[in-house]
Amino acid sequence: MSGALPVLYSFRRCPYAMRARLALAASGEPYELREVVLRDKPAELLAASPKGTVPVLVLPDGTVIDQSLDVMLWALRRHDPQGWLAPPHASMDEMLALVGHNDGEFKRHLDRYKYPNRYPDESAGDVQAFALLHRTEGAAWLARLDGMLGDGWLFGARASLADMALLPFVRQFAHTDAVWFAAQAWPRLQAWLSGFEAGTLYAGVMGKHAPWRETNAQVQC
Ligand SMILES: N[C@@H](CCC(=O)N[C@@H](CS)C(=O)NCC(=O)O)C(=O)O
Repeated sequence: MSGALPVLYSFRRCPYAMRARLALAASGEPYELREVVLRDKPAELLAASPKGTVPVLVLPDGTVIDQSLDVMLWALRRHDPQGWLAPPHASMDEMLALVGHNDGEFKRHLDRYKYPNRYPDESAGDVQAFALLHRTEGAAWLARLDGMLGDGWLFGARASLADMALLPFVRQFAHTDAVWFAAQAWPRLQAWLSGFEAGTLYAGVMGKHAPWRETNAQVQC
């Protein structure tokens, strides 16, 4: 029975995997979840996608979808009961542009803010200043998002693909220094994030599962 399900290789805290699980959950598409240890990836994952990042979705016919945004689009194009692909005030191109900025420039600043020690060639010895510089750069983007959230969500009064693609990354940024984040004048952004984190959709995709290879237990979502 479960052999007929799409298989998602995932890592619980990875924001890319999170956005894939969010879209799969919203679509109602059943799938088998395989929690991965990034330092010890299962051979099955690497055989499906040698680049070795998560998420990777393997369909029953062998098709491999190995970009998180493509997993979201695959799921939502099959079933999109909440209308994430058609929000009130945005075209698909506008949503994809926002996701592109998030995955490019914002992710670059997020990584350097969160893990400043990983960039000795860039930080010129002052890791603290380097982290704060990238926090400032990321904050400019978050202020822009705050300005877009007047109706509660990025493109109107309900969630869209763009909201769910961005929220896991904004969450990481926020939790890097939660006290600092809470002190910023971004009331809409803070409410957007805390509403998301308090919601059932988020809770539903953040369950803890033992690594797949250790247990071989089948986790059906
Ligand atoms: N562009 C990819 C990026 C996915 C990605 O970088 N995932 C990270 C985890 S958050 C990963 O698997 N890194 C490989 C590793 O850490 O070994 C996507 O959108 O799916």
